[in-house]
Amino acid sequence: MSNYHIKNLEEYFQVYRKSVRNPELFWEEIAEEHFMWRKKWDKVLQWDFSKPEVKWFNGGKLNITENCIDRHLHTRGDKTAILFEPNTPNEGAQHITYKQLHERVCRFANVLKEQGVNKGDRVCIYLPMIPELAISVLACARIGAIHSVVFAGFSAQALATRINDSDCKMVITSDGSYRGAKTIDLKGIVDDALEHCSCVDTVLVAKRIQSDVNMKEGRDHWLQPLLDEAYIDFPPEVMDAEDPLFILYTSGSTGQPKGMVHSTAGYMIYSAYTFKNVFQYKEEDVYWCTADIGWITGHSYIVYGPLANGATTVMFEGVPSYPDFGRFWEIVEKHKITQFYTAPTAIRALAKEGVSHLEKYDLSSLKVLGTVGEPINEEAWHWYDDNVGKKKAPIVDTWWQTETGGIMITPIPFATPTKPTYATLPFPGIQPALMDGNGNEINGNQVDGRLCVKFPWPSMARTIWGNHQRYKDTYFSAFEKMYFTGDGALRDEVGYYRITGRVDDVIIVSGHNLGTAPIEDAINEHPAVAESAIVGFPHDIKGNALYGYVTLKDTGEGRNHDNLRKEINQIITEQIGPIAKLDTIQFTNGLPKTRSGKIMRRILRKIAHKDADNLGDISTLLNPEVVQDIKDNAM
Ligand code: 7RM
Repeated sequence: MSNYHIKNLEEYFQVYRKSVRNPELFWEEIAEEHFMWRKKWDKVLQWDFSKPEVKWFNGGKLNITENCIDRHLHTRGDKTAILFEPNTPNEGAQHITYKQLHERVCRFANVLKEQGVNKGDRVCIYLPMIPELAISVLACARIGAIHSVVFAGFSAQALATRINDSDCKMVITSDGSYRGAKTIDLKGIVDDALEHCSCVDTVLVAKRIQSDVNMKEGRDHWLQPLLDEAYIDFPPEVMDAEDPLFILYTSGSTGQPKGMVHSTAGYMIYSAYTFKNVFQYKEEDVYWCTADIGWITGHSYIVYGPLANGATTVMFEGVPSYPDFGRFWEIVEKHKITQFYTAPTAIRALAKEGVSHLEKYDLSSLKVLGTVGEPINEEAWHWYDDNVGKKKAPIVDTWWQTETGGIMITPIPFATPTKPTYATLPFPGIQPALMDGNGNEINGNQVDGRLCVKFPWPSMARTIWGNHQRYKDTYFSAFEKMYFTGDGALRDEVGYYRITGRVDDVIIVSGHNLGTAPIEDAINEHPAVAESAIVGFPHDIKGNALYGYVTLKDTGEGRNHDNLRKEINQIITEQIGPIAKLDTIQFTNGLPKTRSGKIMRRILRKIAHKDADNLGDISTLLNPEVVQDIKDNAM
């Protein structure tokens, strides 16, 4: 029996048991049989969660692009690797074959080298969903540079913070981007960001919208002429298994974004193995994940996982609503999509528009549907199942994180019976645990607790860039010898997991994880603001929306509240991006605080949820009197 391809429930249980009984043997077989190595590893696994330190396949040598591209050239050279679907339908799709991808990545790798980028250097990629994005990611990996992709919806300030944090020497961007009927001046955003970054000496600019942009002499170069001149081959840099492959930033509950560092071999193996099984990918399939490569879902399940399996992966530049809400389904029909992977927020937005958009298209090619990013509510799950999958395409509700690198809890389609709102069972190699408030593991079924992982898996992040202590504090300190996910979960009577949501101060808005602290920091920069606190409240489409409680300084008291609201959202837009704007801003006389001075978010959350009648005991507060006032003026 092959452990690599799980086809039914019995096989799943067998493979799962083996992966827990002897993890090293289990992963070693997969690594050996399904990947290309330049040198075999010395040791499969070395780990110590108390440091924390985790090394997989240490001593092994490889290049991930050789696994994702070169090794397919003989058997799949003319197969489409990347199928690019542009923002505007009549621009027409582009099919990039494995051979063409090889050439384009090699040319790009040569350009990077000529521009002085070397193994281990950090390169920031700030691009829309155009082929250059995937190609530049792969070109970095080919030369051993560490890519840091920043989602091209982030503001100049957010971009600058990320560039500086990992000391990037190059930025790859484009003149601009299309987003539905709008264009965005990406190069202008990069120019603003670079006012605050001294580490960057080169900017490569792809042409996408043919806009007029400023090119700074000596720093900025148009990409295409450099590519045209570059040689079409580039021997892959031989990397150590544990060399960092990329950094990807994720928001934390406090302060700076965290630059999660992913390694080469473990990440490759886990993203490839999960891709194969979670989507039951077959050679002729056309797989589409609607995420942006700026998020981990795009890294693992648009680029690396699919390409490592020789798959055809769709890259969509546009949005679900342009030219109309039928766009996704038009693409499914046109390219005969077999696996479709999206987020609950998109499903809810589409469901709201009704089924008429779906009925125009033939969706019969779909075999597997996926969801990721936040808990999916029952209504959205059924809408997806009934109208998109027509009850014939199983839904894989995949729970995982930027930090985990790959899917952790998920059904295996056609093997695991699905259950609405449940991510179901751990993937082979993953050992989840539910923990109680006293730090003890909760055994048995029909229980709920904080979700942890007991044993290392190959694609776990190895550290936070430049701050190993923070990595330890955030993930390995809440529970002894456990990785703590920050999520709560319950386990039902058969052992299925349902993820209930974050237990920390991260709020997921339209599938984007937003830390409350950086938003509060932004609000507090307004000269009239004394203090603020943000909580999430349920929203039909976005899942959660943001509710801000803001107290003003004396100087702000006389100001027009609507103007203040606009100014506050303006600051948030500048510092973080429009995604973090507040839906509701309530001005208050104070914020409820504990005696140690901590804001009692639990109370604020209840008020925002319109559930202010049972706030529990508030007598221990430092300032119980403000609660009544906040309740009376709730919006
Ligand atoms: C892949 C990704 C991670 C957080 C995670 C959860 C939430 C993700 C699900 C989910 C319920 C799911 N990475 N989350 N998937 N919650 N069911 N299937 O989203 O780093 O951006 O977010 O997202 O809270 O901790 S992420």
